[in-house]
Amino acid sequence: MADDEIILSELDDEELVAQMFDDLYDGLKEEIEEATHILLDRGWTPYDVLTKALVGGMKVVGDDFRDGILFVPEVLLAANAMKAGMTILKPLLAETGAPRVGKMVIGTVKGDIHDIGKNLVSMMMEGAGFEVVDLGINNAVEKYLDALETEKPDILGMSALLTTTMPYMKVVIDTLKEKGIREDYIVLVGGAPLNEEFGRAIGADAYCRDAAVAVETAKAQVARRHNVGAGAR
Ligand code: B1M
Repeated sequence: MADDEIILSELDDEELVAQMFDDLYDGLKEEIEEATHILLDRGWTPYDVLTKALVGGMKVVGDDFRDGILFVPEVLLAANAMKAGMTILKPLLAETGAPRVGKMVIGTVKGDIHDIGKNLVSMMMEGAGFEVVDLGINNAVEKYLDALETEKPDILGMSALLTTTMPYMKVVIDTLKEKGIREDYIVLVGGAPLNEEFGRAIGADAYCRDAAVAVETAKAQVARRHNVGAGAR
């Protein structure tokens, strides 16, 4: 063993999270897996590991990608390392025993292959008691329509990370309107380049800044629908 090799389990929490930021940056999947297990063994909640260590580390990657310091291959490695950590956390986040509150179909829109944020939203929604049908990436309007018909969800979720793909959300919503089924679903949208104004402008029910907001918004919107439904009876 080299003298300078870092033993993750010997680092305190703060050092370990800092090391995870570095390891994520360097796309070191196995180190991220090991550190995720260590934090869980130390009593960290899955949610804290996710938000403080993994999402926090990805923010650094995102900033350096934006600034031209990192390029696509490096970012792909970082994304894979992040996904490895998320795979460990997923069953734990889904295991809260929360009662089933509703169903959501979610997918990243056509032309867009970013899926980390969408996966995170799916995980948190499952943890909050929603059944989630994940359509993956690069979804054309037909894919969404088919899934809505077969799955009959309460919520349609769409994710877009590119300014060039976010307008496609409006294509989907306009198609729902044309078919007279827009009001059958709660439409929630999210992704880094969006904002509330955009959400309103394209006719979504709400823009969700992050996964936690997505869960809260989904719960509130589903509860409101049920109340309105009960009132109408
Ligand atoms: Co891309 N990429 N990327 N990328 N990438 C961005 C988005 C970018 C902002 C980087 C930059 O320049 N600063 C930039 C977009 C610029 C723009 O549009 N103005 C960009 C670019 C340009 C590109 C390419 C075009 C690069 C190229 O090829 N030259 C290319 C496009 C490919 C395509 O889609 N057609 C590309 C490729 C890639 C990789 C493949 C390398 C990789 C994706 C890997 C993967 O996802 N499997 C990648 C990554 C990782 C990023 C950054 C660095 C990180 C995105 C991420 O995962 N964030 C990103 C920089 C950034 O966003 N700052 C960038 C972490 C994640 C947890 O956050 O996705 O925002 P986020 O999700 C949040 C919220 O937004 C919200 O909740 C989530 C959790 O809190 N949310 C929702 C998201 N979706 C939701 C849906 C909901 C609700 C909430 O529904 C209900």
